[in-house]
Amino acid sequence: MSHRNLVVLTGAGISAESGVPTFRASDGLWCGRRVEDVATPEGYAADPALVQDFYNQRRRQLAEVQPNAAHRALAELAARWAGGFLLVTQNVDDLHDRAHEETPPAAGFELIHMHGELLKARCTRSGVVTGWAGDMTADQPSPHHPDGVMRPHIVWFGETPLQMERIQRALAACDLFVSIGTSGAVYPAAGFVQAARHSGARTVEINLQPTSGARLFDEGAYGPATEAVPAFFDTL
Ligand code: BJW
Repeated sequence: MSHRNLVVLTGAGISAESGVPTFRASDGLWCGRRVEDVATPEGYAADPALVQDFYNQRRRQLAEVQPNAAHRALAELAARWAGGFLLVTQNVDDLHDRAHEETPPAAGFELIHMHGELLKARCTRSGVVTGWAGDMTADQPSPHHPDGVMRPHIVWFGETPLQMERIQRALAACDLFVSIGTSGAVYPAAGFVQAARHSGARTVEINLQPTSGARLFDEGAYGPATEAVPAFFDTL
């Protein structure tokens, strides 16, 4: 089967074997935390120090992890894919970015971090986004506006994910949609499979185990991402 326009959606499961915790596992990031406290604008307004500390810890942890065989298999596919290839990640880590720096993609490739990036910060008044590698304080002064503070460049619950129009255009034009390492618990990403089906695309789920939305996919490939992802891309 030959495909021209590919959309791949990734979630926390693709980075799990690099040592980045997922969210909803029993030992995951939400364990022992209330989601509303650390991943909503209301939680940030109530206790900015708690929220900044949560993201400071995760930003520091990024220095200790590396892309794994699944990130690299995606980068190798992007280097040889002749058509359109949109990689949409819900992950805020930079492991895809690093894999694509090692293996530069072909011209039709694009990467979107729809839930933001740990290594960027945003001014609350001007909206200016800048690279940010270190810790942030509760009232981190903004260099971009005298009354602004810098917050993590992260999409919290109730906020609009990034580049949705671009993503919807790609889903409307794709003929292969692959969802990797995501529970499908969070919208709008959880609805991408239906949009892709509506376009007539072949839809594939790759995960440790079938998710609650597995029946929405034409096919499933189950196992650790570092094995299942390279094996599936070898078939393309
Ligand atoms: C492996 C593996 C291995 C493990 N190999 N696999 C009621 C109904 C419907 C929707 C709503 C509703 N009420 C509110 C909403 C909307 C809301 C929502 O979806 N809420 C749900 C709780 C229902 N969504 C929003 O608010 C979003 N905004 C929005 O909708 O705006 C409106 C709008 C839409 C469209 C256009 C315009 C406007 C914003 C959502 C923001 C999500 N933010 C978070 C946290 C911030 C980032 C961060 O701190 O890192 O993003 S939540 C968290 O969940 C994070 C993740 O990106 C996201 C998804 O999680 P993911 O990646 O799926 O991780 P897990 O842990 O759930 O799953 C891991 C998977 O990996 C599992 O399946 C494992 O099996 C697998 N796995 N190891 C392969 N080795």
